[in-house]
Amino acid sequence: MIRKDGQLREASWGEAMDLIVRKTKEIRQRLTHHGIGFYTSGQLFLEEYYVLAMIGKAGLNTLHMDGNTRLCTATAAAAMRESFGSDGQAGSYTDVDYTDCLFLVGHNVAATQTVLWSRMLDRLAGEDPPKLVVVDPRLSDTAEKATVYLAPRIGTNMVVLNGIQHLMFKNGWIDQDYVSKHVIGLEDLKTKVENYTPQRVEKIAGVPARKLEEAAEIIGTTPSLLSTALQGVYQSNQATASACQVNNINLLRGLIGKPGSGVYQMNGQPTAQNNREAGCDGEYPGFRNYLNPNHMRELADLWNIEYAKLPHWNEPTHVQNMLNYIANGSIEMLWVSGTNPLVSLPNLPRVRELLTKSDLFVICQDIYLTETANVADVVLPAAQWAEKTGCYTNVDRTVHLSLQAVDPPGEAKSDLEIFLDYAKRMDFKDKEGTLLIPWKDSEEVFEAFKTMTKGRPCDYSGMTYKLLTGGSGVQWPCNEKNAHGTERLYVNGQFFTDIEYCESFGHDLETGAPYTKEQYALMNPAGRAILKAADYLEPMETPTDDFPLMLSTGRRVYHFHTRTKTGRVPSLQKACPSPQIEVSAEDAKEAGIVDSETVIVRSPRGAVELPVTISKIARGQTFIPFHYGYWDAPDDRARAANELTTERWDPVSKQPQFKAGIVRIEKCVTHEHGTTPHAKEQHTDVVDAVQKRKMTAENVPDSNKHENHLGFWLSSTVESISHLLFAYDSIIPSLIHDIEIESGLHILQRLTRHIHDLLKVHCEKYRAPTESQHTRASRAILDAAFPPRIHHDRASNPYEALSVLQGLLMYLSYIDGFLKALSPAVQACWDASFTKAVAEATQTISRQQAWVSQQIRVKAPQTLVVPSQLLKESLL
Ligand SMILES: Nc1nc2c(c(=O)[nH]1)N[C@H]1C(S)=C(S)[C@@H](COP(=O)(O)OP(=O)(O)OC[C@H]3O[C@@H](n4cnc5c(=O)[nH]c(N)nc54)[C@H](O)[C@@H]3O)O[C@H]1N2
Ligand SMILES: Nc1nc2c(c(=O)[nH]1)N[C@H]1C(S)=C(S)[C@@H](COP(=O)(O)OP(=O)(O)OC[C@H]3O[C@@H](n4cnc5c(=O)[nH]c(N)nc54)[C@H](O)[C@@H]3O)O[C@H]1N2
Ligand SMILES: [Mo]
Repeated sequence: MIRKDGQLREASWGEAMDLIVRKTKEIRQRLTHHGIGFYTSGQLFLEEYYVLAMIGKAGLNTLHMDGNTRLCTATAAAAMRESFGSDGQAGSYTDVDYTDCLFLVGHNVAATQTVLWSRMLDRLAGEDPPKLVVVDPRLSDTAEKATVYLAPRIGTNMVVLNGIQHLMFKNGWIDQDYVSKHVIGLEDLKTKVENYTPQRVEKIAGVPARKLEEAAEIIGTTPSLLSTALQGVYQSNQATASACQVNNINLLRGLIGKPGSGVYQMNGQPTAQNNREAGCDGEYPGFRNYLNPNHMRELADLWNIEYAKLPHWNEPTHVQNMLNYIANGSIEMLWVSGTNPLVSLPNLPRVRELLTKSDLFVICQDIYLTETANVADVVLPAAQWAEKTGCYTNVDRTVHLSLQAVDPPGEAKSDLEIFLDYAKRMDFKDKEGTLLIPWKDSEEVFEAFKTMTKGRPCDYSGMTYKLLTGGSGVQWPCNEKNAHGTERLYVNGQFFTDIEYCESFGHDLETGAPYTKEQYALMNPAGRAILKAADYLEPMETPTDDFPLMLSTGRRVYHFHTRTKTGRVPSLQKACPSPQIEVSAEDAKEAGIVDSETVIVRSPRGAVELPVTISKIARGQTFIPFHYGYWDAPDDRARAANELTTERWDPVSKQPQFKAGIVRIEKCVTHEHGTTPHAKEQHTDVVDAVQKRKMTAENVPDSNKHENHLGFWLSSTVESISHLLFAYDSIIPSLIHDIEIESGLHILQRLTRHIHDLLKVHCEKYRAPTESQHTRASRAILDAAFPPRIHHDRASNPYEALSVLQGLLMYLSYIDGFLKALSPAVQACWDASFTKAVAEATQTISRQQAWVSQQIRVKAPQTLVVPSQLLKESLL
C-alpha cells in the first residue's frame, strides 16, 4: 500500500519498491545515506537479518540500524560481553533436567516461556526436585512455586545481588581453585560487596535479611546452579550491571559449563539471538568488535568492500538515538520491519509525534495492518514464519531450520524476498563492481552467513540445511572440530576474552563509556572471565509526592506483545480481554480503591484508564501488561502502558527502562450525569491528522534545510590549531631560561605546523569557510590559558611556568575536542585520506599532551612543595 491523498491505497509490488528506491536515492542526494534508518525485529529469520545487515552496512554504509531486540535482549548480549568477552550463552536446555538449583531473577518463566516452564515443573514435581529461588517484586506464577522468594523493590536488583555475593564471600562459598585459574577481578568485587550486609539490603530493597540469607545459602552450597535473568533485570534499573552480577555468582562458584550449571541471559523473542549474530542491532556480524581494526578489515574483505566504507566509527545507532535524529530532521526515512513501535516503544506520546512528522518517510513491513502501519507512507505485506523458510536459534544456541508449510496469503512476500528485491533494485556492488547481494533463496544466504561466522564464537561453518533437517537442531559452534555442534560453552574455563578475539573491550558500568583496547590490555583477561563489580545507584525516577508509586510493565501468559496475533485468537482474547493495573492491598486501601474499579493512572509522560486488580505485589509497586494498543480498542480510552513509561535507558546496553517509572492513581469521580474524567487515547487523532494532511508518499521535503556543518567545524578546527601556533610564538620567548621546555616547545610547534597544513588541504573540498564561528571562543580560551602577565618576563618564575604548562594542556584539549568530533564524521564521509589526516592530527595533539603532562610531573613537586613554610612543619 502507498499513501496517496492521505489514504493508504493498494499498489503493486513494483510501484511500492520503485518508490522506496527513488526515496532512498533522493535522500542520499540531500542528506547522504545517514538520512536513512532501519528498525527491525527479533522475529524474522537468520537469513533475513543477514541480508538486511548487508544492505545497511555494506550497501548503504550507514550505522543507523537497530532492532526491537534493543528493547528485549540488548542487555543479555551486553552482560555476556562484559563477563565472557562475547555474546554466547553458556548452558544448554538439558541443564534444566540435571540442576539442583534454579535461580530466576526478574524472569516470570511460568507466563513467558511456558514450554521451558513445563520442563521445570516436571523437575519440581519429580523425584529429587531442584531448589527454586525467585527474585521478583510481584508474586508471579513462577514465584508461587519458589523454595525461597525474594520480593525487592523495583529497581533494586543490584542491592540484592550484591547482598548475595556479600554472603558468599563471608561464608567462603567460593570455589577458590576455579576462581584463581579462570576469572579476574576477584578483589575488586570483594571490596565492592563488602558493605552490602543483609541489614543494609533489607533497608534499601525491602527484602528481609533472613530471606536473603536463606537464598544465599541455597545458592552458595548447591552442587549445581542454573541461573537466569530476563526483563525484570534488563528493563530495570542498572540493567547491565545487575545482569553481570548474575554471571558473577555462577563464576564465583565455578558452576558454569558443567551439566546442570550455567547462566542463561535469556532471550525473549524467537530470533533475537539471530538478529545479534547477523548484526542488525548493536552488534557486528559474527560478534565482531568494532574497536578492533582487524575484525573490521576481515568483515570488509569478506564482503569485498573498501575498508573505509564499512561504517565502524561507533557502535550502531540505537533506536532512541534514531528517534532523536528524526526529531532534529537528519533522518528522513525509517524502514520498520517486524515490530510495532507505536505500541512497544517507551513514551508513546513522543514516538507518535516523531513517526508522523511530515518530513519522515515511513515504511512498515508487517503481517498485519498495525498501529504503526496506519501512519506509514508505504506498507509492505510480509509472510510470516510458517509461510517461509529460514533458520532460528534458541537461547541455548540450538539452530533450527523452519521449512515453509503453507503459502503466504494474497500477494504477501517473505521478508527475505523483499530485502533481496530492494538490494537488486538498488544494484549494490562490491569494490570490483560485482553484485554485492546476489542470492536468490534462503539456503544461498545461509551458506554466505556460514562463511562469515567461521572462526567466530557463533561458528555455523559446519552446518548445512541438510544437517539441520530431521533432528532437533544443532548447537553452535558447529565446525570441523565440533561436527555435531556443542552442548555447553566454557567447559574448560576458557572464555572469549582474548584481546584479539573478544567482541568488546567492555564498559564502565556506571557511565557506559566503552573501554579502549589499551585499557583492556592492562586488565589482560586472556581467556579468563571478568568479574564486573558495581555499586547500587538509585533509579533515575523515584517516587515523589505527586507520583508516589513505581510502575513496572510486562506480560500476561495469554498475549504476545502488541497482540497482532494473539488478539486475533478468540480463546486467548476471551481469557484476557483487557489490561489492568496490579496494586497491593495496602496501596489500594490508602487510595480508597476497590478491586475492579476503573482508575486513571498518570505519569509525567501521559495517562491511561484501566481497572484495578489487587494482587500480591509489594507495597508501593504497580504492574501493567503492555500488550494493549489501539487497533481493536473497544472505546476511546487510553490504555497502552507505554503512554506512561520513561525513555531512560541503561548506560551500557541502551535498553529502555520499561520497569522503572513513577505513577499516581487517580479515582474516576462519577458525576450525576456520567463519568467526567477520561484518559482519552491520542492514537486515533494522530492517524486522522496524518490522513487529513492529504500527504502523498511521493512528496519531497524542501531540500536546503541542512547547513554545511562539517565545513564550519573543519574551519574552526584549523583555526584553533593556527591559534596554537601563535601561542607558541608568544610563550616560547618567555621561557628561554628553561632550556628543556624551550626546546621541547619548539618541537611541539613544528608538529603543530605539520598537522595544520595537513588539515588545511581538506578545507576546499568540504567548503570550509575562511571565517570560523569559534574565533571568539578560541581567543577567550587562549586569554584564560595564557594570561597576558605571563607573556612577559615573569615566566622565569617557576610557579608561573607551571601555569603556562597547565594553560597549554587546557588549550590542547580544546583542540582535541574538535578532532574528537571530526574523526567519526570524516569516517562517515567514507573519505579515507581525510580520515588518515584527522587520525594523525589527533595523535599529534595527544603526543603534545603527553609531553606537557610529563613536564608538569617534573616541575610540580619542586615548585609546589619546597618553598612552603606550612608544609615544612608537617613534613618534618
Ligand atoms: N505469553 C507471553 N510470553 C512471552 C512474551 C509475551 O509477550 N507473552 N514475550 C516474549 C519476550 S520478547 C520476552 S522479552 C519475554 C519476557 O519475559 P519476562 O521477563 O519473564 O516477562 P516480564 O513480564 O516482562 O517481566 C518479568 C518479571 O519482571 C518483574 N520485575 C519488574 N521489575 C523488576 C525489578 O526491578 N527486579 C526484578 N527482579 N523483577 C522485576 C515483573 O514483575 C515480571 O514478573 O517473554 C517472552 N515470552
Ligand atoms: N512497557 C513495555 N514495553 C515493552 C516491553 C515491556 O515489558 N513493557 N517489552 C519490550 C520487549 S522485550 C519487546 S521484545 C518488544 C516487542 O514489541 P514489538 O516488536 O513491537 O511487538 P510485536 O507485537 O511482537 O511486533 C512484531 C510485529 O511484527 C509482525 N510480524 C510477525 N511476524 C512477522 C514476520 O515474519 N515478518 C514481518 N515483517 N512482520 C512480522 C507482527 O504482526 C507485529 O506487528 O516490546 C518492548 N516493549
Ligand atoms: Mo522481548
